[in-house]
Amino acid sequence: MGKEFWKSACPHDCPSGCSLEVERLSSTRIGRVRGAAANTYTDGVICAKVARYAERVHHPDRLRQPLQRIGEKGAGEFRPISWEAALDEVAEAFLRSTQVHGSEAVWPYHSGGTMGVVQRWGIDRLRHAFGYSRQHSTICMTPAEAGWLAGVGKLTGTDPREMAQSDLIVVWGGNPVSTQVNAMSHIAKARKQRGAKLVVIDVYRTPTVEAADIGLVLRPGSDGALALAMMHVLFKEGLADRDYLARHTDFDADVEAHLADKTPQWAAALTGLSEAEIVDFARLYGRTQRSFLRLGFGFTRSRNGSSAMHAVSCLPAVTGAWKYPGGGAFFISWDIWQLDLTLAHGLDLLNPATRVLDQSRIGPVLCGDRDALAGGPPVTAMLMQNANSADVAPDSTTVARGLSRQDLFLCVHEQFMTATAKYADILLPAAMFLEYDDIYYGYGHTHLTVGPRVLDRHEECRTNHELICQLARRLGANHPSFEMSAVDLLDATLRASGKGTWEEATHRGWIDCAPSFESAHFLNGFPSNDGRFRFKPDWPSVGPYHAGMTALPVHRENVEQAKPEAPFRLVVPPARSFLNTTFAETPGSIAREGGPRALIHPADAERLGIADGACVRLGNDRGEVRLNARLVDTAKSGVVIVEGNWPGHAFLDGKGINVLIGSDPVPPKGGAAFHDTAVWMRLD
Ligand SMILES: Nc1nc2c(c(=O)[nH]1)N[C@H]1C(S)=C(S)[C@@H](COP(=O)(O)OP(=O)(O)OC[C@H]3O[C@@H](n4cnc5c(=O)[nH]c(N)nc54)[C@H](O)[C@@H]3O)O[C@H]1N2
Ligand SMILES: Nc1nc2c(c(=O)[nH]1)N[C@H]1C(S)=C(S)[C@@H](COP(=O)(O)OP(=O)(O)OC[C@H]3O[C@@H](n4cnc5c(=O)[nH]c(N)nc54)[C@H](O)[C@@H]3O)O[C@H]1N2
Ligand code: SF4
Ligand SMILES: [Mo]
Repeated sequence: MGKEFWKSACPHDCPSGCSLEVERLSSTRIGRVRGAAANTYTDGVICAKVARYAERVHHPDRLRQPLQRIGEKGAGEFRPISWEAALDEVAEAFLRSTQVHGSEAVWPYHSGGTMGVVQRWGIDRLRHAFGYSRQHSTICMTPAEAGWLAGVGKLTGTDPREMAQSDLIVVWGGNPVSTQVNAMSHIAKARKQRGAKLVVIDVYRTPTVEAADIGLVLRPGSDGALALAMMHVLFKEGLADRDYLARHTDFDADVEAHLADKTPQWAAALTGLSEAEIVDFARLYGRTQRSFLRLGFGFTRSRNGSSAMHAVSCLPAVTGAWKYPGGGAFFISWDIWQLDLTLAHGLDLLNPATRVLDQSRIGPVLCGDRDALAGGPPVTAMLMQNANSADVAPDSTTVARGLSRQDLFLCVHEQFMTATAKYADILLPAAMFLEYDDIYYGYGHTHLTVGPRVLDRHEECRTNHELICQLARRLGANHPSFEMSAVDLLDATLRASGKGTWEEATHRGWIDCAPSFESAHFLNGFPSNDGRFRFKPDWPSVGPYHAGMTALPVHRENVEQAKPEAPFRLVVPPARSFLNTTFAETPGSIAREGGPRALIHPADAERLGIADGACVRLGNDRGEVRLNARLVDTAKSGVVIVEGNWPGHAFLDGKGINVLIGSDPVPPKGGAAFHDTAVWMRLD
């Protein structure tokens, strides 16, 4: 490595979790950013948007000083204020809320702006030290996680590097070309070296579908039906591994009988695939020992998403693919780290009786919905770090109403003037990852990645950790973690976890936490109560919203069905050049994405008299948005795709796409059904 490249790690909420090398031009300036070649997962590959990070870290619009609101909430009018005065304001507001309504009226809120062990979750120390409301972080992985836990039992699986040894890779409901590019380089190895086949299952022709040998484009929310029909074929054609089923799963005659009528014909009607497509895919899967399921989040962002994940996760248990190198399945590796987070996350301060609020339901919470408030007091003070809820949370009209409340004190710690930042009473400038130290969870692989500071802090920016410590001290906290630097905390965490020291970690750049082959393939048993994969999940033990869920692999019809007054199904997947709303401010990303577009099937457009480029309205009971149409035969007729979490102001009447999305929790554990929405559409 050239002298001028410094080791770092990408902090963003992306399963690739890349180890980086950053060209440091001076203590305040970077040049190129590239992937670390020596990290066996990153393998020298990163996405274009982070390769251009100089655009973001040196962006002229970065927040540079603390601000106090002078205009209406949401208007974005502020005046400068000193850090000392700003911290006093926040501390006073937290004390006032606590006096009037009790400590649960304060809600420290975080999301995935940075995924750092200290810089993201350090806010939990503040929360636990003062008994503030807790947060169930559901916005991203909960529906998928619940479905995976229901069968497998723990968030771990086949090492994704093993994809290079597979003969068949199935990317199910994910778009790695756009959302986790490294997965594609491991897939490419298997294709090149072994002639492996790639099957991709999505609801439109993403770049990943385009790259596949077989692309299956189905109706949104119908993946459970496809998985069940595949199992039907596997049993009917003798492609199930009965010995494996008996030894490692709870499979029995009830499950087999349940599958008897889940025929390809039945699934074809639900998925929109042909019977031949379903049968051919089932045979290919059943006849390949080294078959690897790479499961994405996308197909689980529906009201039946946890059930769908469970049904799909049954497939390698039917064929016994888990037994073979390059075989099995992988969603994420969230449960492999074995870090002792007592000090870094203040777990010794946690009072389990404190109420828990659902991150995805920030709208209903702030608007006083009794269920959402879990029977407790209203939320009257918030600190938000790493989050842009005004644009990313579901049901954004309700979110905006909540954030506008005159009796809510809101402190936002941000890097840019986001939609959420505009609602702040106090807006504090946040440092970027290149300006702080942390360790990150590479949850799409097996490494903890290490990101030591590369640059001095921009202007008056402070790190999340500094803000939390300074605020906690003002409020009178007494916990050693508030006196420690981020490096001290990381060093103590690594030592307590038996993973060496911070210095050793920075020297290497990552810590590989991969479980053994036997453990990753569950050869000595699944991490469930009885050591078996569960075809018959105990849904009540997975989450509270289990009403109507059956202890079998099923396809549920509980999606937002198209209906005469809302005949189209809307899917809102990520854009390649953004990361949620991050990078929506960088010129390179904006230029590549153009603007928000409704991708409409030509047959639907013709019926509605919509021409390419025309302005259309999409709407439902929750609201309306206006944007330009692009006519393209990419999804099934009746399905509209709007890529990218664009800020509201990029739309023609200032309202972003999440106005249309419901905030009801996905069964059984919660989360938002981003890709499960019925809408009407008309020419504007
Ligand atoms: N460039 C970029 N990268 C990102 C992000 C980003 O915004 N931009 N976001 C990051 C984050 S936070 C996450 S969680 C991950 C998400 O990464 P992914 O695992 O890729 O998940 P999603 O982005 O939700 O959706 C992926 C695909 O699922 C498809 N899909 C939607 N509904 C269905 C369905 O019912 N069935 C099937 N089979 N497919 C369906 C969508 O069309 C989309 O192509 O990506 C991360 N990486
Ligand atoms: N329409 C639609 N909506 C979606 C999704 C979708 O697919 N479609 N996906 C959903 C998913 S999977 C997710 S995970 C959520 C993501 O939602 P969020 O986690 O809120 O993600 P971002 O929109 O990227 O906002 C993160 C913010 O954190 C800030 N930030 C970054 N680093 C730091 C830091 O070190 N300190 C501080 N204080 N701030 C920092 C960034 O500037 C950015 O504004 O969005 C969800 N919303
Ligand atoms: S956003 Fe994802 S692909 Fe891009 S550098 Fe970060 S971890 Fe890697
Ligand atoms: Mo996410």
